[in-house]
Amino acid sequence: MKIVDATTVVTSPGRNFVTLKLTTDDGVTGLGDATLNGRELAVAGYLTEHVAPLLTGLDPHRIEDTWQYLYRGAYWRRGPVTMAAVAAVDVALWDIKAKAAGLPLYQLLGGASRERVRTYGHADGRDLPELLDSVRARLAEGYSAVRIQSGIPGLKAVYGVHGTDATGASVPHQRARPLVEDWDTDAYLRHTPAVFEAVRAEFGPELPLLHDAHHRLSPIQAARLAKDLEPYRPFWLEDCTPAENQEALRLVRRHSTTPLAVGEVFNTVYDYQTLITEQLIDYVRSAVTHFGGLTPLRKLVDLAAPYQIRSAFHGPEDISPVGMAAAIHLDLAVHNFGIQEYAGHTPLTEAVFRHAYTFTDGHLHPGEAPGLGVELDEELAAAHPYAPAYLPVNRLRDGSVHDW
Ligand code: KDG
Ligand code: MG
Repeated sequence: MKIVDATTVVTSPGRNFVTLKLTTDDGVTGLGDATLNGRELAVAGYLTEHVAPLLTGLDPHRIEDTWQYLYRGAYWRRGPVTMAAVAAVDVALWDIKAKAAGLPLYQLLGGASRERVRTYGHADGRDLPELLDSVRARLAEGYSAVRIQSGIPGLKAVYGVHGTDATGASVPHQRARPLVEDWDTDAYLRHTPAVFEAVRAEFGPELPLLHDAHHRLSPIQAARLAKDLEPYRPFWLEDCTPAENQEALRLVRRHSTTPLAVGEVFNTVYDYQTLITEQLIDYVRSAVTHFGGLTPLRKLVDLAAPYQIRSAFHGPEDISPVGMAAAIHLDLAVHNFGIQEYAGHTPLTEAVFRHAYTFTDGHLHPGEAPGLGVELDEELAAAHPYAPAYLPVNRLRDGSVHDW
């Protein structure tokens, strides 16, 4: 078997997605997600100009060797653009291997370790009543765990949530320049325990509540928040400090037993080395799409297992259904699975990417179709071309840029 074609498809059914499609000489196709929110064309160019020409003629069954060839062979390694491109190739090769075997991909990863994959959904509100309504809506959809993010009195944007402008009004994802949002860490630290208190008062002690601090805190601020949230028993506090400094979490750990989740912007095992070996975190958050694919993410989860650290793969709207499917197959297979983030996609996105995975009672299942179980409707994809889109940027009250 040989790869005869490698095509990159950029489509925007409401938001941009980058997909690699590999075709073999016997007509088997494989898909991989290469979407990097706000930097989509950089990955598409990396794939089209530098990777696709190397793939034709290769044996698609040699997944590990192809991964090493693209990672080590480039000399310039790591980074989100490179690793999203490598991920797309890796996942497309796993898709081909599983289709050739006539098996759903999870069977090649060791088979099912569980019957279904538990998820958490997103509840957001500009104020507490809106947030409580949003939690009710997620519960009505079947979710049994919810991430809660709330607007902060005195600040206009609901932080860390795409799609509101400085007046709090809804805006389309696509925009030619980043929105500028406002931020005040002290106001956030004062308000967030009250958010947990209100949600606990309304929904009781059992509902797992998650919260994302989106890299906005210093180590001592993060330690304060982790400690203040302890009485409300959060399922986790996510990305409490900027990701670059792994040692920062030692300080947070010293002060609190709130579980910590980290890693959606990480792209290699080296980003996690200190965090895992010193047991500074409880969940690894990387996405297949941004971590170089299933091959390295499986190795990461295996490294985490003896430290009792669990998986919790990134699953916002900007991971395409191809990337989601890859995560769900791995979720079903690995023993130290924790939880899967699942924001879902719009009906138009689901029409472009028809998938075999299902969402029922707050749980996902990858389905039994051979391979990943995702088909790309290329005609519909072509009818929705790329449109520039950026994540927002954040500025403090004095006008200086802060982490978003
Ligand atoms: O592209 C950035 C988003 O994926 C990110 O803001 C979502 O933090 C996020 C999460 O936990 O889903
Ligand atoms: Mg996050």
